[in-house]
Amino acid sequence: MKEQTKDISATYSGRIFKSTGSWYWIKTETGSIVRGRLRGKFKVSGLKVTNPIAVGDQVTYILEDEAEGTVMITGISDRINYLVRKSVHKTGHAHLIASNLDQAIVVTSLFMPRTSTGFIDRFVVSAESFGIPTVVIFNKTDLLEGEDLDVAKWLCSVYDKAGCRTILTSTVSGQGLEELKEILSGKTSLLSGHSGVGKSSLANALFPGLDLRTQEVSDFAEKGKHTTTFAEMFQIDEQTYLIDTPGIKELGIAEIDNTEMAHFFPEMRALLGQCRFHNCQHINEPGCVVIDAVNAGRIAQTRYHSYLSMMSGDDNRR
Ligand SMILES: Nc1nc2c(ncn2[C@@H]2O[C@H](COP(=O)(O)OP(=O)(O)O)[C@@H](O)[C@H]2O)c(=O)[nH]1
Ligand SMILES: [Mg+2]
Ligand SMILES: [Zn+2]
Repeated sequence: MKEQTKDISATYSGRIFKSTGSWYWIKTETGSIVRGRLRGKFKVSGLKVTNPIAVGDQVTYILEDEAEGTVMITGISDRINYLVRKSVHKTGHAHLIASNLDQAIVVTSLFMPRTSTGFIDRFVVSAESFGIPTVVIFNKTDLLEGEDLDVAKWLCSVYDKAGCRTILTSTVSGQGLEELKEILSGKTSLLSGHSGVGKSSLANALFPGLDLRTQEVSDFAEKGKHTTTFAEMFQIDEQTYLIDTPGIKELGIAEIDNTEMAHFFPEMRALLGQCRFHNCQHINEPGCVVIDAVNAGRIAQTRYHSYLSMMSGDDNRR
């Protein structure tokens, strides 16, 4: 493809694919990648963030250094949505992970490593709080048999009721891969989940050209180690984008007041307004239809447990 003639006075637009702090990688409208910096200070209204620009952002830029080929970012288009994590450096601040997402996908596995329902619930509620649809993937099904397979199927039903799309996958047997490809097609998806659950393996199995680095299971010992890594977007085709989030352990949550928490649990939301007390927080109040539903097995104990844990502001949800 012939490159556009570069006009030094013109403003161009592109999308952020990667950032490493002060530099941003921008995919231009002609499909090439340029490196850019920010001009001046950017304020994101109503949000205390440590980084002003996220992967997925649509930006405008001008040419800066002809010889170096670098550009200067001059504007950010309004975000359709975004996800954050807690800043590890600045308390009370969030770090933007990615923006303009069609869906957030959490990859989990029952073994090697085991993903807790508490972790899944926090992810799902976080995404829900930012209005982003979620897909829960239960990977490594080739390692499951008997009761464990039943557990995986039960978890699917739990998260179906929680308003998520669910899917059982294996990069070994190939289960669910076609369906997953369909789910990703034509969308911008954030791929998240603990290290070792198979995110890179899944992406590579679906899109062999990607060639993401996978890691040996023995590397799990590294899990607790603090490594600073960055989200990175990959373009699969004209309309399909995947955002890999290595090292991001947990999403942050939009400001949710305790009185609103049940709204972000769809299976509870359906019952709101039916409790005896109009301001019922579904903890121990008499005449609570949510507690009734938990006792009757219509709402999963694990989900209710996560609800209580998030209501109490419990920070050890792993
Ligand atoms: N048995 C089994 N192992 C898998 C599967 N998917 C990935 N793995 C293995 O799990 C390990 C971690 O995979 P990787 O893709 O690097 O995980 P990531 O950290 O989430 O990107 C590697 O050794 C993979 O070969 C699967 O479906 N079944
Ligand atoms: Mg990986
Ligand atoms: Zn109640």
